[in-house]
Amino acid sequence: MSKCTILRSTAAIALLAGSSAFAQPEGYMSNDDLASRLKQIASNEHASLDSIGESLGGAPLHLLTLSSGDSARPAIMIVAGIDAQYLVSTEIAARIAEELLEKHSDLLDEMTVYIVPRANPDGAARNMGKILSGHTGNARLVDEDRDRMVDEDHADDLNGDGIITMMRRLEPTLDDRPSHLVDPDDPRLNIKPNTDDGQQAVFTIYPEGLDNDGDGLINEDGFGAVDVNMNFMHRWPEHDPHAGRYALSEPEAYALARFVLERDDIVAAVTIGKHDNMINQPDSKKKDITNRSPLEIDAGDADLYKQAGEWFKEASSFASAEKHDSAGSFHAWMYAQRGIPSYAINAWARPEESKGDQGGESVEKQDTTNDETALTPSPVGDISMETLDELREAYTQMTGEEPDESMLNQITPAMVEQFAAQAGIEVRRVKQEEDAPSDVSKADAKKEAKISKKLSEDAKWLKYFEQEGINGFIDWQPIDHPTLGKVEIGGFIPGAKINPPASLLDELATMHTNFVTKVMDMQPEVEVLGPEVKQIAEGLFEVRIVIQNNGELSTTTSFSRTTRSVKPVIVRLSVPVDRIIQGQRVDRIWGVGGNGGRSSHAWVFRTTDINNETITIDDPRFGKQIIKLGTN
Ligand SMILES: [Ca+2]
Ligand SMILES: [Ca+2]
Ligand SMILES: [Ca+2]
Ligand SMILES: [Ca+2]
Repeated sequence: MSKCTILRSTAAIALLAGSSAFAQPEGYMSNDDLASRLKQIASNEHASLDSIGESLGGAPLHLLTLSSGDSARPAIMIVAGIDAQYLVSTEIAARIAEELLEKHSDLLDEMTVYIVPRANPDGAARNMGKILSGHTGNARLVDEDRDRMVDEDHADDLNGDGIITMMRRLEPTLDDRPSHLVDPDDPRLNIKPNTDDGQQAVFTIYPEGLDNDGDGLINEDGFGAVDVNMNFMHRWPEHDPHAGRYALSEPEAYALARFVLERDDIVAAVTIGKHDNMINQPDSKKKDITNRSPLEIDAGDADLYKQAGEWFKEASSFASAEKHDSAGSFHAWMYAQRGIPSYAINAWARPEESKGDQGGESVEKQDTTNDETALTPSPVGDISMETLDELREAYTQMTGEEPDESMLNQITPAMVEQFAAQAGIEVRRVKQEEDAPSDVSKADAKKEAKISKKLSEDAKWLKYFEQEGINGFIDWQPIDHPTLGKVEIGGFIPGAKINPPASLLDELATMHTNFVTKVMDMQPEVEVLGPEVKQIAEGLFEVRIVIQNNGELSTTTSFSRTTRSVKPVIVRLSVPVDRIIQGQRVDRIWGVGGNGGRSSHAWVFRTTDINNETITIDDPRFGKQIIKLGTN
């Protein structure tokens, strides 16, 4: 009961400190907003708007094409909004289009840019609806628990805040073994017990909801849906109910795959979403189950990804990225089955704290004020009675009732700090009696400082939200649950760690545009040297050409050269086969290495008129080029 009281007071104090109710991702584009913005973008002479298909729910899958000219040229493809929760990726993709048109239109002479800004519009709509549940898929109904009933037990917004968060079951029954306890450093966080520290689990955790179908399980089959980004062929996770019934079963995934398969001009892809292979480099050693395809990338492409990773780090200044399995993802398929360099990036990363600004212990030192001798000790560590009185007052003002005295027996200094921070009260501490500290206690103190410095990821998020004034967490609030008894509802707001405040979007988009332009800038440059035509005898000629790549990167991935998954460049001599003495009438080039890499082609043939003969170079990316061998 007393713990409950403390937590109730946490909630009360949080309210007192002005923590507002949840607002939908403010400043983010709904599907309608996106449609009008894209229309606006497409009013530019170098942009056009189409769709590659429809979502399961019938929403258009927009395609923005940026290009200044009609001649064949290679293309880069940017895909965003495939991961339903990553609304930020769509915001970035639309802005990249705008920035490319405004500031980098010269690059559009060299390359086409295909942008699919929201590959999963139904999922996005669900994450911008009335109830925020952290939806991760499309609009497909999925029977998660495979009992042949679909969506029979979904999450319920029990406290009516419009958000599905978590529940702590405070008094679990004997058959429900406690798994977590309140983090002593921050009562908002749940931790698993560290038995070395003598910690013991107190409560169990559930997603917010009821046992709608009375089978004893809570939320076992909600609106789960298929994750479009798990529905592609490379390492398709067939046993995951969210991967779809078969690869490309979802119209969104099918439309993307068809778009890519119908085109030979795509030479690089950037997918913005939950996956990353730029900050955390992909594995270049392991093979998949066939032992032929690499699990992630081929060893021969490790340098390519390393190089791109450096561009990305430089452009984004991100220090870390999310780690998710890429099984069945669009970006993994693009590389492993299409042979295209496929870069996956996160749109946003929480800024890392600078060294020396980690943990709370530096704050503690600052807060040791000079007049500590005037402060009265309290039962709560070195917290002064004065501070506790202020907190009590704040609580009374808020609730109109006196706080329960038993709270003082349960509360820890860390909790006080937390409450005080929320209520805007300065923590004043009583100076501890200064015995000459022994070496042992000094070492202990050092050790403790080290531990307190190591904030958990969740603690870092809370700190960041507080610093930036972001409403990313619902404070725990007690409620009587019909089957679980006493519970508290609260936790991180779905998507809060994914989608930054809209005020950051422009700046992030500029960073990502810098990465995209770098990728475009560094595309291979292919040049045809020659032809050298030598007449050996009357009607007998020797001809030579060289195709040279002056760019830094190879024209194709090493993996695609092995698997021949990208269409080759075809070199064709006009002379009939029976007159060719040396050389192939048709040559195929599967790739030309970077930094002056060459593909040489030579023939000896007979012809009655060299002026009639040609060499045709048919490049699926750069188009067709016909070289006349005669002089007139
Ligand atoms: Ca079911
Ligand atoms: Ca379901
Ligand atoms: Ca709720
Ligand atoms: Ca149930």
